Order: sequence, then C-alpha cells, then structure tokens
Amino acid sequence: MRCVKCQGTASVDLPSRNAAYCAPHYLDHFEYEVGHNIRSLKMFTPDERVLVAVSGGKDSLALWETLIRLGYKTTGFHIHLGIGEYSDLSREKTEAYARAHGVELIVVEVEAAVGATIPEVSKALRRVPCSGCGLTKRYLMNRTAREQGFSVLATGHNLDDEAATLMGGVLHWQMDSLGRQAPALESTHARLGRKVKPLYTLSEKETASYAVLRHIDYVVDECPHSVGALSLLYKDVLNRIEAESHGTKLRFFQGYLKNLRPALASAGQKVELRECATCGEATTAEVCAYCRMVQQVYRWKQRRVAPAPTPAPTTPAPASPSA
Ligand code: Q46
Ligand code: ZN
Ligand code: ZN
Repeated sequence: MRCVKCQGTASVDLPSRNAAYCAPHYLDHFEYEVGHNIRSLKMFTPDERVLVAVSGGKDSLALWETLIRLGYKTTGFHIHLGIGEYSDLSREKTEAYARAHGVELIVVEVEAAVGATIPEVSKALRRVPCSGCGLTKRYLMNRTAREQGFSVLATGHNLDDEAATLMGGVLHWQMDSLGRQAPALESTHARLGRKVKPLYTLSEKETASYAVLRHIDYVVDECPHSVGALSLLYKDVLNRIEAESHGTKLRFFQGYLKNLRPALASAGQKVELRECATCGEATTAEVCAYCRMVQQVYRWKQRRVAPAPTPAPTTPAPASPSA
C-alpha cells in the first residue's frame, strides 16, 4: 500500500476515498479537509472566538487539535456529567490536553448546574440517562457560548455520527429532526447561537487515525450508557454496507444535504420561540424543558430527604372513654 502523495509506505488506507496516505500526508489530508469544510460552509473566520465542546474522546480532541493547528481562536468547553469513573477520566484527559497545549478550558459540573448527576437525573425523570444528558448538554453549551461571548459552538460529530442520525431520521420519518440536521446551523433566535460540525465529512476511522498519529491521549472507552443505543446499531449497519460498497456513508450524507435538506428546510414550519419564564433561554413553551427538568430533579431530591411519614397504626387506637 503506497501513499497517493509521495509513493512512500502508507500508514492509513482509506478505501472510501480510494486513497492511502503515509503519516505526514495523512495529517495534511485531515487538516486540509477540516479547513475546507469550515471555509466552504462559512462556519467561522479566524477572527471569531470558537467554543469547542470537548468530551475527552477522540473526535472532540482531534477537532480541537486541528482548529488550534489551523490557527483558529478556540476555548475548550467540558461538561462533567457525573457518570462515575468515565466522567472523572474524561475530565482528567481534557484538562491534561488543555494544560499541555496551553489553551483555555471551561469546565462545568452537571451536579452544580442541575443539582444532580446524570445518573440521578435519570432516576428523577424515570427516563434513560441519555434523555436528560442530551438536554443538559445542549442547554449548557448554548448558554455558556452566549454568556461568555463566543460567536459559535463547534462539536466533534463525525461522518459516522451524522450518517447514523440521518439513518434514524429516515427509518422513523422524524421530519423535524431531519429538517434540522445540518453541519452548520445559523442562529434562529437572539439566545440561540450558531452551531457547527467541522468533522462532518470525516469518518470515525479517520478521526481515530488522526488522534493516534498526533499522539493525542483520549478516553478510549465509550460512555457506559451508550450500550444498546440504536445509533450504535445504525453505525454498525452502515459500516457493513461501507465495507461492501466504499464511499456509501459519505454519499448518503452528502446526498441528503444536496437533495433533501433544502426542500425540508424550506417546507419546515417556522416555530415560534419565546423566552423561558424561569431562565430566559429560547423555548417554545412558557418554561423551557431544562428548567422543568431541574424542577423535577429538585422535587425528587426533596422527597428523598424528607422524613419518612409516620407509619399508620396497624391496630385501631383505643377509643377514648367518653366523658
Ligand atoms: S448522551 Fe447518553 Fe452520551 Fe450522555 S448518557 Fe452517555 S451515552 S454521554 S453521547
Ligand atoms: Zn506520503
Ligand atoms: Zn428555562
């Protein structure tokens, strides 16, 4: 296997692109692709401050590394979810990366913001952990970006993530989420910031190869709550198709962006957004879903600390003698 650039021994084989690269040319390819995505979709300019959501995994750290190398003004944003050792290790790796590269990092604890960790939120809501987790992450990322004066929020979603989300949207005909799925989302309200995914054309294999070749120390284990998630099944199915028909994932997602998304976006109904009566963030309801979740968690905690009610007597109390 030879590098398509220099004919040297290739380290990374990319059948989906009909190419293979030696280590230095692979790193060039990856960084070029990210830069191209940012410029072609006008995600942000070198003058803008970008908040990068960093979980400590390979994708988000590969994204941060690339943006730093391309000269963009970045600050990392890590949310400590309170999911046991997984969250502690994720924070450790993210902080170590920021320290080693001398870059700014903002860390927020879900326990401090919501009043409970994600596993506790799950118990309070009686829903799977990903439900409260996704809501909390979206809320905290958007609010932090705006409050701290960042023009845009960048996340490390890769091609596999986007293709799996698209597959889920199509299989269940989730027209709302299909209409919203895009690598660059403009702000639709003064309190909703721009969101971009500069890795959207790069596969999980490509981001992992980049992280390894750049010697990035990332969290290898996935969140324990991701086990059994439908998105993993969709990724597996897409990978099996990809193995038989190279380039399918990229064509699937780019085909959606070219052929379907414009029609969905223009046909989509404009949702009326207002400010949450409790926190002021943009919402369709009087009180936003995040504030309702915080209230529910608060009541759940109250019930847990409240003294247990006096047990009812098992035998009727003797009747007091009548006067
Ligand atoms: S949503 Fe669910 Fe992830 Fe949160 S609880 Fe873990 S798996 S981290 S992307
Ligand atoms: Zn080469
Ligand atoms: Zn609110």
